[in-house]
Amino acid sequence: MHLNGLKVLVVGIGITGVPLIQFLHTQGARVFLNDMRDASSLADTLQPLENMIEKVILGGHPQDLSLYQDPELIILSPGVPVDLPFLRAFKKLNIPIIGEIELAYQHMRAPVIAITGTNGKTTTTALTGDMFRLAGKETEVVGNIGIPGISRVDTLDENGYYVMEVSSFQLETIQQFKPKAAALLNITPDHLNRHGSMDAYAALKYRIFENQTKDDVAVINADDAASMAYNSGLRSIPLYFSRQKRLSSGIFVDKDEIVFRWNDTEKKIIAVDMIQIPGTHNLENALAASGLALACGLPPEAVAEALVKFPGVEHRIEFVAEKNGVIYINDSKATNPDAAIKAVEAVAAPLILLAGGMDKKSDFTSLLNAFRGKVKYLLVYGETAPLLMEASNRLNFYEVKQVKNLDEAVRVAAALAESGDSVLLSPACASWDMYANFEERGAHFKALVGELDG
Ligand code: UMA
Repeated sequence: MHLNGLKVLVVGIGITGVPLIQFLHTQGARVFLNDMRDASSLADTLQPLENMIEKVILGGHPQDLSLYQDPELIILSPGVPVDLPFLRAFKKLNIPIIGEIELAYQHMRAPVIAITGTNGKTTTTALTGDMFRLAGKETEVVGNIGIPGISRVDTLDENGYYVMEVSSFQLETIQQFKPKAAALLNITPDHLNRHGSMDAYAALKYRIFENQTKDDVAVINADDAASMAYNSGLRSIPLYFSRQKRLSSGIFVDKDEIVFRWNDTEKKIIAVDMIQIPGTHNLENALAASGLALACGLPPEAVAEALVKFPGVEHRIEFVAEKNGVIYINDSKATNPDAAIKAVEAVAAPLILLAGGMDKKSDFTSLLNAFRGKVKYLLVYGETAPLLMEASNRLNFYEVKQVKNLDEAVRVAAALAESGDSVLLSPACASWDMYANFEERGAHFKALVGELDG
């Protein structure tokens, strides 16, 4: 995309907006910025970018289009929904609206390996990145994992690989984005407050395959009905993965080993018990990462080595400490009910679970039902606390208590816990009612645990 002299409106200046503006500036674009935050909260962010931006419109998304200086292209940060009224008005005027990953993709020289799904994206992305690195490939791990692709467009040539975590938010604004290999891990309810319905959310996830052609690969979870429901005419080569059944073609678990069966050749990759990351959900992540890597022709030895060495990602079922015989686990990254179910299943019982946060209109019924035989105490806080309390009061196989915040939750959990228990922070909700992001929430939890005696 030719940007020199183009009037570009950037909407949202967070982790994505900053490198995006820097990139646009280096390309000679005329940059305008709009953000709902006000000038005082953005002062530190904006100061180093001052000479790169012609005009800032802060404190909201005004409907008066003349304020935006006739943009010729609009680029959104992932957190900005495409259906904001002023964006709808620009769309009617046929002003192109894309997201940062689309722009990054158009400027990347190396192929993109993309990973989406409701849960497991970050783990699978990091693990896939390790496989490519161990195979000796120049690799950049980017995307929703926290490193915008636009900040790395110049670092790889045609021989490298971008391994990119992609969210439904980011898929909302793609146009030509065409990953060489893409994985869809699973689809369970999340972000319904933004996307409106499960169907709309699933349709966005499927967009990861939308521009693929016959030489590309689509790695799909054969055990997940919602992923398998994709029926809009996949043009790429499907590579299914399953932890539950043998497949005639694909990657699957057979007799406790990961097996890759492709083009009628079968190869054992590794015994399941050699994989370091725990839980059946992580076995699915391991299968997806291996599928992506093997489909791109990486040697099975590099794939196996990564599976043995990979320790997991921070804030995802992360061991924090053992105090007085009680194990503390940080799973702050569980920002939806399904992610929390996976953690409850993976962590040793009896559990004291800390949950709650921003209300994304999730349904907590299956989460609470998954507690049977595992959770003995639930401590709830944040915007969703009343919802979790109310739903819990209809069940009687665990106790529940509402607390003010995470500080109190950790204190109460430590007082309740007996040797042999696990205290698990797995909020099942976004952090945004109390924290800037899940990383800040996880870091706070770890600091609170660090302060406990023992
Ligand atoms: N903003 C507006 N109007 C809006 C919404 C946001 O002006 O309607 C402004 C905010 O005031 C803020 C800026 O946009 O100044 C923030 O932009 P952003 O929300 O797009 O966040 P970034 O800091 O750019 O981080 C984004 C992703 N955040 C979201 O999708 C919400 C990060 O994913 C990602 O790591 C980063 O880009 C780099 O690619 C986080 C996330 O929570 C981890 N993702 C969701 C998830 O995983 O479930 C999708």
